[in-house]
Amino acid sequence: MKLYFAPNTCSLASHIVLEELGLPHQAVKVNNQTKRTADGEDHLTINPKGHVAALVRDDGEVITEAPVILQYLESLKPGAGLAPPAGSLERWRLLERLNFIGSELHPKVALLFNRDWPEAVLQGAREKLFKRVDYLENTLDSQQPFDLSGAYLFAVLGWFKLVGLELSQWPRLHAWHQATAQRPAVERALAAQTA
Ligand SMILES: N[C@@H](CCC(=O)N[C@@H](CS)C(=O)NCC(=O)O)C(=O)O
Repeated sequence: MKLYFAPNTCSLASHIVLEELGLPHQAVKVNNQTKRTADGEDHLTINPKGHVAALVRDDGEVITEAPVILQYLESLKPGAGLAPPAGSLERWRLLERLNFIGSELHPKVALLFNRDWPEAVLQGAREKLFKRVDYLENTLDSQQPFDLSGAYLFAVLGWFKLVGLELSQWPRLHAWHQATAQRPAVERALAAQTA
């Protein structure tokens, strides 16, 4: 399998899950500005949507969209603890969390990377984002085992400092993020992405 990734993006979530599950893979770094890999491959030929992450299976099939890649990877090692069994209520809760991160959190934080946008627009975006982050802060279950949604949440919360936000404004999320950063698989994924 090949994971097409770029540092400081949502591709970190897939990278973490590959490491958590111990799945053999090759990580291919994409320059998200030029859409080229280090050896000159055009990422648009892999994922015409132009995004990372993209996962290329050994049979050449390409899987995209963060929540789908995460669930695909988990399906290769079901029962490894990163997702409850399909059909269980807990599984639906996991899908709710993945969808919430993918639709309510990821795009709203990503928007704040547009530092040259008018401050009024950015402020409006921050206000909407903060409501979602407050919800997470108030509902975070620190006893819940690390799962696919944890990998995705970790990646997105990691952008806060890059967009000028201080995660410590949300003490429970901040503590969770710091503790999650200590997971060996997370350390390996981060090291691979910054090598
Ligand atoms: N819906 C896609 C979004 C992926 C996405 O937003 N990727 C960003 C990095 S986090 C990206 O590669 N952006 C590059 C671009 O838009 O040109 C998914 O869930 O995978």
